[in-house]
Amino acid sequence: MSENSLFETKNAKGDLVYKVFASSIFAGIILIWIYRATHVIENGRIVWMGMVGAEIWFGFYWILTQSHRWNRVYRRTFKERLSKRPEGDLGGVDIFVCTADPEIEPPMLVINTVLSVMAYDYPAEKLAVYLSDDAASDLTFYALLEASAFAKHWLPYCKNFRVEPRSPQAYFTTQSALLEPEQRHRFDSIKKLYEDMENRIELAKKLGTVSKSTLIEHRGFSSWDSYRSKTDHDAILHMIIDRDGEATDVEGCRLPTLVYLAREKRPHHFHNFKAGAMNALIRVSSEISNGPIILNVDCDMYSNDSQSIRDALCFFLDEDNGHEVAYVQYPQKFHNLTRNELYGGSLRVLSEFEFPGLDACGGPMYVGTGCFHRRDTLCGRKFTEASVFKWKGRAVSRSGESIAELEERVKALASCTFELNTQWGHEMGLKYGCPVEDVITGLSIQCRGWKSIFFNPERAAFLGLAATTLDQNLVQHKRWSEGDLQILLSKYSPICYGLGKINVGLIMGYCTYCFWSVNCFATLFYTVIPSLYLFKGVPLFPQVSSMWFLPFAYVVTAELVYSFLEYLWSGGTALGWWNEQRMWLYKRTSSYVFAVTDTLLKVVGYSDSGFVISAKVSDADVLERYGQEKMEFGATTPAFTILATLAMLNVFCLVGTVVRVIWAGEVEAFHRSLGLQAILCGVLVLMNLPLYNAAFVRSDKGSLPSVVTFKSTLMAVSLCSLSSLL
Ligand SMILES: *[C@@H]1O[C@H](CO)[C@@H](O)[C@H](O)[C@H]1NC(C)=O
Ligand SMILES: CC(=O)N[C@H]1CO[C@H](CO)[C@@H](O)[C@@H]1O
Repeated sequence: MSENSLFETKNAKGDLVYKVFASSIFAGIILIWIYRATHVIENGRIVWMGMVGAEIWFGFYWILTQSHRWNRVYRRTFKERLSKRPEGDLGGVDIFVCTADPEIEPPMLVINTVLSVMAYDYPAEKLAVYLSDDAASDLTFYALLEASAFAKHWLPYCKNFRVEPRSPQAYFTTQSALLEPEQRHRFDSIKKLYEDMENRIELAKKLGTVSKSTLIEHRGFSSWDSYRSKTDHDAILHMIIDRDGEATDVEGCRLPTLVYLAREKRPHHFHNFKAGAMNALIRVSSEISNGPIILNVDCDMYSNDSQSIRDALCFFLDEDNGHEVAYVQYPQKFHNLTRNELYGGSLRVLSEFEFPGLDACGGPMYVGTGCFHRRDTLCGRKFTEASVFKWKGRAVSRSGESIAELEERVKALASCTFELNTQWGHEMGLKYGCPVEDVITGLSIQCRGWKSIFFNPERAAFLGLAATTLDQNLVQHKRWSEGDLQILLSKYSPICYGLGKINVGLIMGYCTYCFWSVNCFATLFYTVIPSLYLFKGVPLFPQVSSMWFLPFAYVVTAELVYSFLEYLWSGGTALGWWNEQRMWLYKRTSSYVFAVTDTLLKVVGYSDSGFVISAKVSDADVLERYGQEKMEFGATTPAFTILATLAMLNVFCLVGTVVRVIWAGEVEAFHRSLGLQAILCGVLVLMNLPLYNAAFVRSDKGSLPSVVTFKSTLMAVSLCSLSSLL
C-alpha cells in the first residue's frame, strides 16, 4: 500500500482457524454420507432414499456457502487523503431515487430520502438528484416541490451545524442532545418549517389534490392534463432546481440540481419495472448533468452519513486499483428493526460475513440500492487496463436553449418507444427479463472484467425500512428466491455465463443465492419424515451408542454453535439468533416452496400460483405488536397453512411418542434408538412456540385465524394416522 492509496483492504482475522474448522465439518459430512450409503433402511427404502437425497443436498449447499467464508476482506477508506486534493478536481455525481407507488411509499418518506441525499457534503453544483416516479403521482411531484423549497433552509442548516443524519425526519426524531442557544433557535424554526410542510402534504394526500393556488403557481402541474392513469400517460419531466440556474438557498449558496421524472407509460408497452426506470434515468441524466458517478437508492433508504460520496470516491479515484472498480455496494441496513429482530430482517450476517467473502472473490453482487456505479460500466463498457477513471466534462447546455426546450428535448429519451431496436436492457444499462435485474446487471459487469467493492462502514451509510409482518417477509423472500432461481434457468445462469470470466468462488457465491429456493425440498423432508417415523417408532438415525452417532452430533452442534457465534459477532442478540433460525425454517418451508412451484408453473406455461403481494403499509396495531416482538399471523394465506400444519404435525408426533413410550415403559430403548429423532422433533416444536401461542392462546388480531388452525390440525392428524397405517 502506498502513501497515496485512498483505501486499504484487510484480510479477515482467524482465517486459518476457520479453514481448519470448515475442514472438520466437511469430514463429518463425508462420514454422514458414508453412513447412509452403508446403512440401507430395509423396511423403508423410499424413506432411506429421501434421507440420502436430503443429506446430499445439505452437504452440497454447505459447500456452496463456503465461498462466503473461506476468504473474507474488509475495506477502509482514507477520506483525509482525498480531501488533500483540490476540491475543483471533483466531478459530477448523479443520484437516482426510485419510487413506484405513493400508497406503499408515501411522499413524506420519498422526500426525506431526497433531502438527505441533496444534503451530502459535496459541491452542490456537481450534485444532481433525480427522482423517478413510476406512478407519475402529482402528489409526489407536489411533495418534491415542497421539498425543494424546504431544502433552501435545510441545506444551510445542515452545513452550518454539521447536522447528522440529514434526513429531516430521522434528525428530528433522534435529536436529543442539548443544543447551543444559537442552534436551539434555528432548530425550533426549521422544525416548524418542516412540520408545516408535512401538514400541507398530508392535507393534499387526504384531499387527493393540491390546492388551486399551487396548481396555478407551478406550470409543472399542467403535465397532468393529459394524464389518464398510472399505466397510460406521457413522459413528465421537470427540472425543479435547474442545472445552470441561479437557484440558491437562503444564504446565497448554490443548490444541487433536482429533477422529477415520470417516464412515459402505455398499456401496450411493457415497462420492465425498476430496470426500465433506471435506464430512463441514465439517459435523461446524461443530457442534463452527465455525472460520471451514479448513486442509486430506493426511496425508503435515506442517507445516514453525509460523507458517503467521498468514501465511495476513494475507491474509484485510487491510483493503484481504482481503474478496476465498476461499482461500490453498501450493505442494506434498516432503522426500524426491533431489538431481537423478530423476522430476522437485519441481514447482519450477510453484511458482516457473506458479502466480505464475495468481495474477496472479485466483488459483491449489485443489490439494486445503496450502490455507486461508474456511468460508463453501467452503459456496457468493457474493462481494459486503460480504463482509468476520469471525470469527464459535464453535459453542456446548448446555446440559447431554454429550460423548457431542454426539458422537451430530454423527455423524448424517456418515451416508451425510445428503446425499441436499441441495446438498452441488453448490452446497455440495467438488464431486462428477470425479476431481480440488479443481480444479473452486476454479474454481467463482473463478466466484462470489472471488480466491485463491498464497503460496510461502521456507521451505516444508508438506512431503509424492513418489512414489519411475517406475511410481508415471506412474500419478499418468495420474490427474491424466485428471481434468483429464474436467473439460474436463464441465459445469465452464473454457471454458464460466468464460467471462465469470473472467479469460481464468486460463481459459487452467486449459486448460493440462486439455489436458495431449492432448499425447500430437503428441509420439508427433514421436518416431516423423521418426526412421523419417530411417532411410528422407526429409527432413521444411528443409535446414540454407535460410533456413527458422532458425525451427526458433531456437524449439527458445531454448525449451530458457529452460526450462533457469527450472529453475536455481527452485533445481534442471542434471542435474535433464535428468531433467525425460526425464519430460516419458515422461509424454507413456505416462501421457497412457492418460489419453486411458481417457477415450475411458469416453465410449463402457467403464469402464477396466486401467492399475492399484500399491502406493505401496516396499521398502527400491527406496528404496536411489531414493537412488542409478537409474531403476526393474522391472515389466511396458504403460507400460514403450511407452517401451521408442519408445527401441529411435529407437536402431535412428539406428544404421541412421549405418551406411548411412557405407557409401554420403553424409555431406555427409546433413548438409545430414537434419541436424535426426538431431539430434532423437539427443536422443531420449540421453534414453533410463537405459532402455538398465536393459534391457541393469543386473541389479538395477529393471532392465527381459527380456520387456519382448524385446517392445519386436521391435516396434521390425517398425516399422522396415515403414516401409522402404512
Ligand atoms: C446513523 O448515523 C448516526 C449519526 O448521525 C449514528 O449515531 C448512528 O449510529 C447511525 N446508525 C447506524 C445504524 O449506524
Ligand atoms: C414506518 C415504520 O414502519 N416504522 C416502524 C419501524 O419500527 C418501529 C418499531 O421498532 C415502529 O415503531 C415504527 O413505526
